[in-house]
Amino acid sequence: MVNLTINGIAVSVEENKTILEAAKHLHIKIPTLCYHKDLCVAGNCRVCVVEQVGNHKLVASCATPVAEGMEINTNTLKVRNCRKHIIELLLTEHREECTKCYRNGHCELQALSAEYQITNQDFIDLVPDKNYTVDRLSPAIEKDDSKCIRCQRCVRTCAEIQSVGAIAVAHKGSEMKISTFFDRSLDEVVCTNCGQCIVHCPTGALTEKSYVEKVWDALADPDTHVIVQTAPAVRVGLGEELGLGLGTRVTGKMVSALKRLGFDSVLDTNFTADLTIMEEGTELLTRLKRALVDDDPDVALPMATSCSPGWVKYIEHKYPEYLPNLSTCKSPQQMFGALAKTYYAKNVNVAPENIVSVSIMPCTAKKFEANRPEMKDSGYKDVDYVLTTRELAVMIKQAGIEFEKLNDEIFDSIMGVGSGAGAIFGATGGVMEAALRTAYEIVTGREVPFDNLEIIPVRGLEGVKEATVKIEGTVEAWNFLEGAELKCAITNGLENAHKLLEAIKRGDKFYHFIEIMACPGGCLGGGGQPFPVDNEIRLQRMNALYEEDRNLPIRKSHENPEIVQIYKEFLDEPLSHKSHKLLHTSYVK
Ligand code: HC1
Repeated sequence: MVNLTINGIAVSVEENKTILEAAKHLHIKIPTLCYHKDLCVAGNCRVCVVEQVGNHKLVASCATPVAEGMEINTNTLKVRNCRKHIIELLLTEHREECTKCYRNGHCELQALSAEYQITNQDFIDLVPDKNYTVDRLSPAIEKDDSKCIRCQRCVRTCAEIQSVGAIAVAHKGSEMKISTFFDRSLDEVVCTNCGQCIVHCPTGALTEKSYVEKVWDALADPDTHVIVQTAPAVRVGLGEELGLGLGTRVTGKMVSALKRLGFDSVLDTNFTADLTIMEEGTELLTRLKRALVDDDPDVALPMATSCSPGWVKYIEHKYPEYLPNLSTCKSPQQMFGALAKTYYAKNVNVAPENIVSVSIMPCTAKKFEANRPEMKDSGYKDVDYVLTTRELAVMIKQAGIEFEKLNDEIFDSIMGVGSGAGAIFGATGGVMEAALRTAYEIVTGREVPFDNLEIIPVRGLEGVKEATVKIEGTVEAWNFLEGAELKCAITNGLENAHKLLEAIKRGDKFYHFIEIMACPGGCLGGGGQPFPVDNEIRLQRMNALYEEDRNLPIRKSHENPEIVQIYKEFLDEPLSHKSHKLLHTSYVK
């Protein structure tokens, strides 16, 4: 342990901790901007300076390791003046239009300016003379360089967490900027649209493309029938944005708010998450049969999940040779969209051309996914508009709905019933757990041999998780799987996906089934979820999703009565001709 004093108070911390971390032990808050718990230390903004007693040197607390006998002051006149000047200098290059900014009220620079009472400007304003770029071409993400403070949190996020590198530092000195390959639009480079850069950006330099006004217009149009689906992870994130505690489950209030906003039908993506299990589970078993019984050399294993659009785009860009490994299932969002303008339209007797299909997602890549040319199998654009959790919160606030006072309401039907298995899709490992609950039961006729259906090895925030499920006592149709050991792996965050694919490529690892989610923690940590985010927050949302599962009357996808109904009335069986037409697709490089 290392002993030091901060503001005269003694503290002992482990070696290799920084002054910033040591101060946290004493509940002393030091302001930061370029620092983020998820990322490596950059130490480039210097707003976290503190003063060493004795030599009066200022050091960046986020980048300075503690040392035995160190004496630090975090709140001297010199420190306060220095921080104030740093903030003022950052503001000279930052377009100050706070009241018109998307991040108004959520901007870390704005909060620091308020805290340090920056009321006048002593430095020359550089904004008018700079030639800033504003990129609005992507359907998912907007990048406004005039709001950028060059802290490089986005660059580190894109490289370290996502292994993508779509954004990087270009030029030097005062010309330095956060750019892309040849300064092209995010729409034209290897960006996966995951939005992790947005949730790690301290200002409004990176934001999602908003479709709030389009949805208000649709709701106001008497000739449209506007339906909404809500993703699993939204129900454990929305409350945070509306003043409730971290990880509060707000499913019933969310439904109630959506009804008050005027949606004609409030439905659940968990329903199509269950449908995905039916289709993807059957696809996996079919692939296993081809590999194990037919000795088919062309069958691609491991089969990989395909519901995370950031992951799909990543594999298209970086590992196209593994595209045959992707499940052909569309994501639950897109399955829902294809069914909304076919099955649902027929059931409620509304012309599909009059249906506006909206989805609420924790994810910015879902905006891109809905715009993919593959996603028109209903004969129309399957999902018209995708709003993030944050955008839904904006609409609820604009409508003057006192969210915390709402009573719980239930989803409409049809396509409004989801199982606990569908709910846990929003957490890393959830798709795997849901698939195993159903596939194991189909193959053996018995429940998975885990207490209370909870497959603990696939849960948690570790980057790469593995599980082996031994199949014993099969029903007749699946005799070839008797005694087989199904090897599975789960990753979250694309850097971990990269590690896993490299291990598979080298032949170090073999799996039958892998679940990959683009965002840390899975969708609950998506780029459209409330700010801020770190692992403690992800864990709270994750626990809430598992609680949601435990509290639902149906916890296995194949037992969802609306799933039974749709196969009986419309789809016939998993992987049927109709399923293939509406629910499956393929991606190309
Ligand atoms: Fe997800 Fe999915 S779980 S991808 O993370 O498969 O966004 O929540 O909606 O489509 O169901 C996201 C979440 C979401 C899909 C489902």
